[in-house]
Amino acid sequence: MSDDEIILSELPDDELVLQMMDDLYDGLKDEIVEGVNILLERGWTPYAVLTDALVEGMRIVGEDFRDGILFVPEVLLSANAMKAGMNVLRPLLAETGAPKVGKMVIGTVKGDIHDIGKNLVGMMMEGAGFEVIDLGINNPVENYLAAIEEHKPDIIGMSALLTTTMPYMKVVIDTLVEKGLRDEHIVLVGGAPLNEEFGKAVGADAYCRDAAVAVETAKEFMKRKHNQAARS
Ligand code: B1M
Repeated sequence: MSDDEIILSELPDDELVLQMMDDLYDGLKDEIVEGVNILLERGWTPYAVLTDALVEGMRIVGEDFRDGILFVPEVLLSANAMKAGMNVLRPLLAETGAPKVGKMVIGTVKGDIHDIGKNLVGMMMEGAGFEVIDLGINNPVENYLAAIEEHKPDIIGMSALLTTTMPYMKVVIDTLVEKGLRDEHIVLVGGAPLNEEFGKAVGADAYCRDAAVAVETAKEFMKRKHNQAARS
């Protein structure tokens, strides 16, 4: 060990979080897992570790990617480090044993391979008591249709991170309309380039800014659905 090697467990919380952001930037998977475990041992909630250390770190990576300071191979390493940290948090965020409040099918749309945000939404939804069927990335409309047929979800979630792939959400929703399936499902959309207006324009029930909003929105729509069912 060299003299200047950083011992993560010896850093106070604020310095550790900053160091984790550096480590995420550098794609250091093992260090991210270690940092996540240290914060958890110190009593941080899984949600705080996720948002304050990992998501915030990824935001910085995103800025430097945009500005041409980081390139795809480096960002992939960061993404892998982020996923390793999320894997530690996933079982802690997932709820245990209580009855499921609803079922969601979620996937990243055709042409798009970004999955960190979608995975985060899936984890948070599981944590809030939803059953989540994750279709993964690059999903053509046929995958959503097959999943609807197989799993009969309450909610269909779509994620897109590219301005070139977000219009595909309309293809999926239009197909649901054509097949008479749209009204039976709550459709929620999300991803960094989207906004509320876009959500309305493509015919979604709601645009969700982040994973926490996705959970709140899903719960709200499920409540409405149950109230409607009780009235009819
Ligand atoms: Co990509 N990439 N990328 N990339 N990438 C962006 C999106 C970009 C904004 C970077 C930039 O220029 N600043 C830019 C898009 C520009 C645009 O379209 N306007 C971009 C580009 C250009 C590209 C490529 C084209 C680069 C290239 O090849 N030249 C290429 C495209 C590949 C493809 O998809 N076909 C590409 C590739 C990649 C990597 C593979 C290297 C990697 C992805 C790895 C992976 O996901 N496994 C990558 C990454 C990591 C990023 C950035 C840096 C980070 C995305 C991320 O994970 N954010 C991103 C920059 C950025 O967004 N600032 C960028 C963290 C995540 C927690 O946030 O995904 O926004 P986010 O999810 C949030 C909310 O949006 C919301 O909740 C989440 C949690 O709070 N949400 C939902 C998301 N989905 C939801 C679904 C819901 C509800 C809420 O359903 C109900």
